Amino acid sequence: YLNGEKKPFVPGQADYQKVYDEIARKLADETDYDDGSYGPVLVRLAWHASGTYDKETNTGGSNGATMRFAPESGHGANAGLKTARDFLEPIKAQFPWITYSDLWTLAGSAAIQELGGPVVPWRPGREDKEIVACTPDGRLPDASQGHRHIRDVFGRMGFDDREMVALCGAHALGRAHTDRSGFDGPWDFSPTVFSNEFFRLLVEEKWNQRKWNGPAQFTDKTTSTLMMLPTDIALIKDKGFKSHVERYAKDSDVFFKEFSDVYVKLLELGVPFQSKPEDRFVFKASE
Ligand code: CCH
Repeated sequence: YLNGEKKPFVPGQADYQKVYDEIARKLADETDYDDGSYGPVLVRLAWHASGTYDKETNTGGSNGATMRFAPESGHGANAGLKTARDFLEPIKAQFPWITYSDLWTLAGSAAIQELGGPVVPWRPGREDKEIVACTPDGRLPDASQGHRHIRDVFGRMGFDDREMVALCGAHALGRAHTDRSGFDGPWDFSPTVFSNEFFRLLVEEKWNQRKWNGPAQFTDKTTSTLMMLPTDIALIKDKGFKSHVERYAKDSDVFFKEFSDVYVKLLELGVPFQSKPEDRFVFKASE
């Protein structure tokens, strides 16, 4: 109920577009962070909120926003995501009718669009759950592992090889932080622009083991400024994955289309929608 009205307030597309616009405005205003944008860490928040999904037990996933609570907020994989949750807190205060679980996923959709990525259709319907719904630690992928682990973890969510590779293309965005994951550096030279650069560099660059005291990661031969995680390198070591890496490296349009489809699917895992897929909203990006 809003403003003392008798009828419950049922937000529609225009209301969610207002939330989108505020996120876009805040992204444009607050450039004094990392490489100049909170966009990448918002994408990561939406992914970690959703990627806990287990199709066998139908637990986890974006429906619930249980990362608000310990122990889930303290899981190693979620280190640094408080930054993203705090970024969205004023938006939640401004639009108290939106659930955290809808807000975090909407922000993930908005960030992809605002960083120059494909349109990411989105629909509301998630409800916040209590602390008991927190998922156990270990549902999100461990970057020090290889192809078998990637298939185990993403298979548990219900994805196939092609979808796993497409999703990992989000590493065109952002960077690793030594005080979060222990890894260090960006994957490409434009970490605030959504692109297929992650795949192009994986294929075209020579990747050597980085010599340092941190966890095993790879660095590019040409500039020694970029990085790949062991799980990223697994995408070109495994035949089933590599064919998709090559497709996406060659054709950015194909990557944008397939990424959008699978990211929409990720953000909706385990959500008992009343609405139909064709009712998804397409948000207008900022100018
Ligand atoms: Fe990721 N990711 N990710 N990732 N990720 C990290 C950062 C980002 C793995 C590990 C890491 C996806 C898949 C995987 C983003 C989006 C996605 C970091 C550094 C690690 C480690 C964290 C830090 O130190 O701040 C592993 C392992 C996998 C799969 O095997 C998928 C899927 C997505 C989204 C669809 C984004 C974006 C970042 C950058 C975050 C930032 O703060 O800049």
